[in-house]
Formats: sequence, C-alpha cells, structure tokens
Amino acid sequence: MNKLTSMINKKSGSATQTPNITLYFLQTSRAIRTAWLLEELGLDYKVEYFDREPTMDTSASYREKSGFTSGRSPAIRDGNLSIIESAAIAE
Ligand SMILES: N[C@@H](CCC(=O)N[C@@H](CS)C(=O)NCC(=O)O)C(=O)O
Repeated sequence: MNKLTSMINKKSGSATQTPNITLYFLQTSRAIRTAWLLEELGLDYKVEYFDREPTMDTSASYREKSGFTSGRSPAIRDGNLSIIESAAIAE
C-alpha cells in the first residue's frame, strides 16, 4: 500500500465497517478531485490506487477493476453503481 492510499484509508472511518464506495485512484489524474469531494462530504470510502504505465497509459488492471474499459479517471463504484467523470460523480 502506498503512502496516499494509506493516508486516505486511515481517514476513511471505522476498521470494522467496510465502506460501500470505492475510489479507483489513477496516478496523475483528476482522481484527487473526487478524493477531495469525498473528504469534504465526510463519506466513508476506500481507495484502490493504480500507477500508470511507463508510457503514462492506464493499466489493464485499472481498466478491469474500475469496470471502465476506456480507462478514464476519476472512477468510483458505489454498490452496484459505477460512475466516471468528476461532475457526474459530484452530482
Ligand atoms: N471532464 C473530466 C476529465 C477527465 C479526464 O480528462 N481524465 C483523464 C485523467 S485526468 C483521463 O481519464 N485520461 C485517460 C488516460 O489518462 O488514459 C473530469 O473532470 O472528470
């Protein structure tokens, strides 16, 4: 687990309660906007952190786990609902 994931997970609430929201945090992307929003709203969430490829492309792992084959970021999952785009997530 990297420092950012550890820092955000530490702030994300009780260890006994599993958050329903997952932020798929792509390195060097606007995912920080969504992390900021979730923090401001005080919502419980967990973070899965993904490095980019050396070419700066998104990894196959990010596309697979986020559920968005386009590789776009930010992406979250809330239960069965998966959303991309900062504005759509905020709404
Ligand atoms: N308007 C979108 C822009 C999102 C956007 O441009 N995301 C970039 C990363 S910051 C992206 O997904 N790039 C695809 C890639 O890097 O392969 C938003 O604010 O969510």
